[in-house]
Amino acid sequence: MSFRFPNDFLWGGATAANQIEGAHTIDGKGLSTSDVQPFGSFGELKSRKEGDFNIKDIAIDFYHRYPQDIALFAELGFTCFRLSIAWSRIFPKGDEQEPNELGLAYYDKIFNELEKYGIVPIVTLSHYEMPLYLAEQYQGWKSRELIGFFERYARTVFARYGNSVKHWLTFNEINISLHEPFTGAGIPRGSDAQSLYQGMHHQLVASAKAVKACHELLPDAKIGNMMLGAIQYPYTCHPDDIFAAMQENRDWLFFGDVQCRGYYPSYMARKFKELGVKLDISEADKETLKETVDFVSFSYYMTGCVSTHQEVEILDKKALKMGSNPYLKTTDWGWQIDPKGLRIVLNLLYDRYQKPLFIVENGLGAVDKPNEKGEIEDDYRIAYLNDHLYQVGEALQDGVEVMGYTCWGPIDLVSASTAQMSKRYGLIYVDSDDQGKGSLVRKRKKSFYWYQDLIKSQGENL
Ligand code: BGP
Repeated sequence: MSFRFPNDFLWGGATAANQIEGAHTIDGKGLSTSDVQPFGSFGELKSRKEGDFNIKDIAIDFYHRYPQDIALFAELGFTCFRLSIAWSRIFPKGDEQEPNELGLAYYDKIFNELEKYGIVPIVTLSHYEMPLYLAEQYQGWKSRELIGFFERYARTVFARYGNSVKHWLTFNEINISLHEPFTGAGIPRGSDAQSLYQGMHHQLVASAKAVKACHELLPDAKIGNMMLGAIQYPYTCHPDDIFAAMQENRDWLFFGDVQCRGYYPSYMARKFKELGVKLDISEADKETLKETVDFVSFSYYMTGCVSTHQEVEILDKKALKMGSNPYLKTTDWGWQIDPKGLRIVLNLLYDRYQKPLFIVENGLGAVDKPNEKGEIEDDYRIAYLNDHLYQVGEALQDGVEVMGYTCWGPIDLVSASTAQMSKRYGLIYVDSDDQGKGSLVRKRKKSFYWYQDLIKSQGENL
């Protein structure tokens, strides 16, 4: 493409604490909800006994190997790196008054290491986990009390890391609870719509409280929300399908609407009425929600289709249940590959919010097989990333303000939905299998060199 991305465009990769760190009980860390999901975030929950193993207990051992991994990110030319703080390292049970100093000290080391290479940290406060105690004792975000616990946690990390961290995100894929209430929100599965929406309301208030705290404590920092940007198309041009797709998209855009506009959109009133949901929203909540985010971030992997009158095959039945689109191919996990959809989502979000956008996850989960020389020639991943980033370039030329792009899992990590190592996203290979066996040695894949060149050329190589 003859187009160069803006000079201040942030290039990098994205991760989550529970998918890379391991060391799940080291240095005073409490158990988190992800520690009882050995089969992935959409799999069954399992209470832990002494001696039980979950692949995330080791993950890729980033907890100890971070200097080597960050050096590889620097070699890639990253100008930013997205990571999350494990809430249960800072507040092991979640409702304590005082934080765990060893947990705080760990992230000091990470931020110092990133600073060494001039890599900007993009930090998610809660990525698909919370202290397990909060889920067990309080039923997660179902309880209003969590707002105070989360605010304390947010203020603690803002105060501690504010000098190094200028970009924050509140909840990863806050809209995931619509599909899986336990993973993001610790809300028991099978909860009714009333508890679910009330819980999500508490999370929205907590998110706004974190935004307010960030604005107060760190006036030169920026804080954004984070949504799963899985858009639905109408399967046909029948007006019923057009409307059905609009409604489906409102299901997730509603979170962005609240976080960007500062109040519940009017279309939710009808939805709540139909579901029999009566939200407990206080005047103080309404006031808090007025504190809106500085930018909008989202993940983008796939699109789907909906129809009211035609049968549409449902893909990936376990997780996101997206309807199939005859024009698109899917990954081995049934995720529909749609680069142009990314341009559509970028335009849609920018039209709707007029706030800078940040693509904080995108990538191809695939099984990588080393060739006879032991190298990974992942041309399929290069093609995926190339085609999506090309559309980001197009969106920039459409006039959309895009702050940056972090590919998901720049280094292989444990898959969130399946807890497999064999579903890989990395530019860097990690020697570990689905049972967590392997040397954990890191190796550059072909895509490593492609991404490095791309960053160097500021997008011109697309
Ligand atoms: C997003 C999550 C990530 C990540 C990614 C890929 O929804 O925010 O944590 O894992 O999806 O999903 P998976 O690992 O299931 O392939």
